[in-house]
Amino acid sequence: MAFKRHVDRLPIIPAGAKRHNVTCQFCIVGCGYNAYTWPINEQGGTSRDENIFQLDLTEQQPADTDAWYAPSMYNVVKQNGHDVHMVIKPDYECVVNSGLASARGGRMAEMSYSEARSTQQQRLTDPMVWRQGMKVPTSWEDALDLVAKVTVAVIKEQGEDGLFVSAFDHGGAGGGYENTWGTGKLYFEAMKIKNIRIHNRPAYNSEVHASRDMGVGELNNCYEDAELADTLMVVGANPHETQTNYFLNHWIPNLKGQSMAKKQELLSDEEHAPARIVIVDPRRSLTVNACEVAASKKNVLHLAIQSGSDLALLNAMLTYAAEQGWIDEDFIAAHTEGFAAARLANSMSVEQAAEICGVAASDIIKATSWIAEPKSDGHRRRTMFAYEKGLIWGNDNYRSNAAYVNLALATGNIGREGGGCVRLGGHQEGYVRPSDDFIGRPAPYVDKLLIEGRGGVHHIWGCDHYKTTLNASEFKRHYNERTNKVKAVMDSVPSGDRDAQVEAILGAIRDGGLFVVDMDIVPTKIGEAAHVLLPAATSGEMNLTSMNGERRMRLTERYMDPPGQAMPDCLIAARIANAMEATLREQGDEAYADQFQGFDWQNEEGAFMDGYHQNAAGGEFVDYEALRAMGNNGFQEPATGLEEGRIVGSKRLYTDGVFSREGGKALFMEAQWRGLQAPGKQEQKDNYPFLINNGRANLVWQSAYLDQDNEFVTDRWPYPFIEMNLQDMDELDVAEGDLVEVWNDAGSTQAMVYPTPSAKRGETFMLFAFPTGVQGNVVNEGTNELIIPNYKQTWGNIRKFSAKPRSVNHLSFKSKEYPVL
Ligand SMILES: Nc1nc2c(c(=O)[nH]1)N[C@H]1C(S)=C(S)[C@@H](COP(=O)(O)OP(=O)(O)OC[C@H]3O[C@@H](n4cnc5c(=O)[nH]c(N)nc54)[C@H](O)[C@@H]3O)O[C@H]1N2
Ligand SMILES: Nc1nc2c(c(=O)[nH]1)N[C@H]1C(S)=C(S)[C@@H](COP(=O)(O)OP(=O)(O)OC[C@H]3O[C@@H](n4cnc5c(=O)[nH]c(N)nc54)[C@H](O)[C@@H]3O)O[C@H]1N2
Ligand code: SF4
Ligand SMILES: [Mo]
Repeated sequence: MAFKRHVDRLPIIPAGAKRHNVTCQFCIVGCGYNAYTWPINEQGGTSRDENIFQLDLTEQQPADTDAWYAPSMYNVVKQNGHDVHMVIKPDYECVVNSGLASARGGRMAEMSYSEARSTQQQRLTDPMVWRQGMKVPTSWEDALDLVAKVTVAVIKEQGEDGLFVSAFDHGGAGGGYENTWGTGKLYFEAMKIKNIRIHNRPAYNSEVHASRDMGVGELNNCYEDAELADTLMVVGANPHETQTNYFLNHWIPNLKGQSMAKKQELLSDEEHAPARIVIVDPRRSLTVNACEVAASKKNVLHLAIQSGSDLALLNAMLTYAAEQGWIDEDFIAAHTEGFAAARLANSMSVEQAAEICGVAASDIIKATSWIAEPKSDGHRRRTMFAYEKGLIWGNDNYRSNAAYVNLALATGNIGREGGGCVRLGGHQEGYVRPSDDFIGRPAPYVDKLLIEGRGGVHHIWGCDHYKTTLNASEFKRHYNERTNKVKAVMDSVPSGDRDAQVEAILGAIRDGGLFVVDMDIVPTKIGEAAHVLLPAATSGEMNLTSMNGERRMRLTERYMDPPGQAMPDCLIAARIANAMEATLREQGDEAYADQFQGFDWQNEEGAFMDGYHQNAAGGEFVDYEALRAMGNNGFQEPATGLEEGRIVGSKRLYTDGVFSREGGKALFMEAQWRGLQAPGKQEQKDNYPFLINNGRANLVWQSAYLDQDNEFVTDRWPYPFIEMNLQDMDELDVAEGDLVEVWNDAGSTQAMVYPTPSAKRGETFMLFAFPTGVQGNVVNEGTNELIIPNYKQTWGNIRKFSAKPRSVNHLSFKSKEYPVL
């Protein structure tokens, strides 16, 4: 019997099973999978003509055989109303993952909606509205009529600034080109909504303004560059757990020396060695451990800097590289501007940085030599510069990002093999929307406006701020108060009388209330406050296009039915537009009603053709048919043409040295160190004993919206873990598995103690966004000047409130590290 899966036998995939192209719906890496489906009353057999693998399965298969799937990769789902067997297994032919699954993607099948096997029964199947004191199922027409009437009424009274929006802007599940276009066309074309925020930050802006202002788009290389680099440098990311198969399939081989042949073939006139890696992270992550196992300790340099001190380190590395003459003068002269000024302004000695960062000066020098010192044959070293949320949600986002891009530009590493200065990424990407220029910069701090009582109606698309925003305690307190006001008046008027309902809701809004519409696939925490829930279909229940971290675009083909009445987000957006148009015409406002035309797509392909095909760079070469033909390897954006029916893409950006700025030159940026920059952070650090560092773990996807209904995950993590130093645990008198309260001036949360021998004194790491303990409760409201949240720099107190509860008793608290031999 497979652990937690309640099966002891799985069917063999028959020869005639249908095969669909699938890109994993979760992280940026975008691993290729295939979904195989076949009728419920059929099974394959062991002989060659009976199974899809065309193999004799009575024979022992090799250890890494493709002719296999795990229990988590199986389910029974509906297809065109009929039960079918379904297997979603990794694609060995996909160049991204070469057949690797991960602890998240490998569970896609069992995290699908299945009536036959009772998985994900939490999924929303019908629109729900608040009436008679609870949320009850209703029809689309009824729910949309209420949404349109209230939304129009609020706009008539407050203008379009009275409509607040939270919306995903990514690819994969809860995103993709179809759905970002649907929502974008509604809020940026039919309307001009300024009070809009993105799923992961409280404003509508870029996470990497600096890189873009410098002319360097943040996804500028390809995954092969990680195989070709002499040195990998990674700042504030934990790719073993968060970009898993990119790390395992492209970094590890280089660290192990397995990509030497490829290096010699592609870059034949240079000397090569297995890669070394520099990892900048205040804590010893599992990535550090995995790299040491693969490359041995001598080729791994972990700079365990003080939380938030990256900028000082990066400026010192630039200063030192320039002093040593390790920079690329020719590249700087030909393709950039502003180097001399930036070098001067950012000047920082190795000794100063060592002091600020709390690392040895000799290690800063060593890191600089690993990334910049020419090779012994005189060739310039190829270094790939990678970063993610430890830098992006870290101290002084704009300047730190700039300092990192400075370093990559100065060493001539953007636009060449084995280089790049790249976000590792979070979700896949899938952004195509009308211009957002009218929003301005800095964009409105939407959470703050909501807390202050502004706005009358809030549309939420696939985000759960109750688990994922900053200043979350305060946000929830105000949000509950405002939405409860509306619930109270809705309860006071007969729900059968729609006009009276709308009038009462408007009255509550004038009194500070907020009316909330939540588009999601499951009931969320913020959804508890909402008045209308609209059920979305997700990846695989609709055709969906996205691109990954090397801009590789694929089509995930619909392989199963959405639950109940759920429909793709792009079609929900179109239906909202249709309903608003109808309401406005009823009211005789023809001019405004006309703005809501053009939402007549019949399906997601219609949204794709209206959006990506017409608006994306190179979109004219891309449609579903062409993408289907490109299979799980797709093409790398932007498309530049078609050759014999195949889309031609772009492997790397900036290979011609022309950057994304007027005049084509990349800009070096001044970025001086100025301490902990976001308001309240230094005070918090001074006042509380523990750093509450936070982020992700391998097993859990995001706010656990699907994992919370998956026994395999809830069994391992009934509570979010908090990694603690052993001596700190002694002093606080807490033991493994104890539940502790974490608190500070911003709020409180709770977590389960995980003893961690490598944790530094006074430094903890907590799983973020978990349903049974929200780390964001203790993140203060401080953002940088462009409203980028600073989730990572948080300090607090810790107190025990319970010994190991029953649900924790059986858990292992062994170190998560592999021994390094
Ligand atoms: N403390 C702290 N906070 C953080 C971070 C941190 O590091 N520390 N990181 C931030 C980051 S990088 C991120 S990305 C955010 C994540 O913040 P959120 O985006 O709020 O979190 P998710 O869990 O990704 O939420 C996605 C929601 O979308 C729903 N969903 C999934 N598929 C679909 C679909 O097809 N359609 C619709 N309509 N809904 C769907 C899910 O059910 C879920 O409720 O958190 C941010 N918050
Ligand atoms: N397993 C899994 N994978 C995921 C996700 C998931 O939920 N689960 N989510 C996806 C998403 S949306 C995102 S955005 C990415 C995020 O991917 P990552 O950025 O790799 O993940 P995080 O765990 O948020 O943070 C990375 C590291 O930043 C470090 N850090 C904290 N403070 C600092 C600092 O001051 N300086 C430096 N240099 N480092 C610091 C933390 O110790 C942590 O190890 O992951 C994606 N992949
Ligand atoms: S690494 Fe990311 S894309 Fe690949 S299977 Fe895992 S979650 Fe999916
Ligand atoms: Mo993210």
